[in-house]
Amino acid sequence: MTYEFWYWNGIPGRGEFVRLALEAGGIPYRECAREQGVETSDLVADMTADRPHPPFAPPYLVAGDMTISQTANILLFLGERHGLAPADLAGRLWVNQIQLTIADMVAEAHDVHHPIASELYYEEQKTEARRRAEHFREHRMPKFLGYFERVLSRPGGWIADGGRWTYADLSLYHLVDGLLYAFPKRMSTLARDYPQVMALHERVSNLPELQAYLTSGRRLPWGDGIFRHYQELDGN
Ligand SMILES: N[C@@H](CCC(=O)N[C@@H](CS)C(=O)NCC(=O)O)C(=O)O
Repeated sequence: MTYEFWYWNGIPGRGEFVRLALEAGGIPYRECAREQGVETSDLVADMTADRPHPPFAPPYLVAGDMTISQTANILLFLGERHGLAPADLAGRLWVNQIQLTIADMVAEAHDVHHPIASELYYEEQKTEARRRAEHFREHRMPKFLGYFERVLSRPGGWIADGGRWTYADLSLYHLVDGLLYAFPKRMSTLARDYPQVMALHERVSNLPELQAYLTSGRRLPWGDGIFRHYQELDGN
């Protein structure tokens, strides 16, 4: 089956967590919103179409009769169906737990530059963003990264037992990549304390399964999405 994958065109966004799993798993999919002639309004029309389980927001995946949204939920599905996560219940829940923790940090990274409202421009909430950024850099980044470091410090160096990557390892790579882009100064300080996290970032970036994708034009550069670089929000 070729899945239909929907996400806003032009930014990696949350869609990238799903794309990395599809690409590394060699799973056929259509990037619907990027296809020629497809506009934002087409995405909205598809998203709001009458279906039994409608999505609230992209990313979402259409798999035959099923429409699956929520990034972690899509990955839970792909992980189970395509062997991108352990097969046993405890292992599946563990990988989902890490994915949900990644999602928490992603939401907080977004709220650094949009602490008041997503509907407002960054320029309309710069003062609050500065305060939010200080807390994120000082407290939240070490707390989340420290947790991931502890997880990866167990034998094997991957999130789950089994000696290989899962979809959550790919997502953690993407999260770290976003943090390196948005907070280069802070990450250069913190990287020393989280060698396992940085090693995972390096290892995933070198996975043979991902090379064709990472070097293709389909892997979009960072920009004005969830992870944004504003000099005034970064610091050592
Ligand atoms: N918890 C959802 C969040 C989905 C989400 O916030 N999608 C964004 C794009 S990354 C969106 O278009 N949101 C529209 C909205 O929240 O109104 C997930 O992890 O997939």
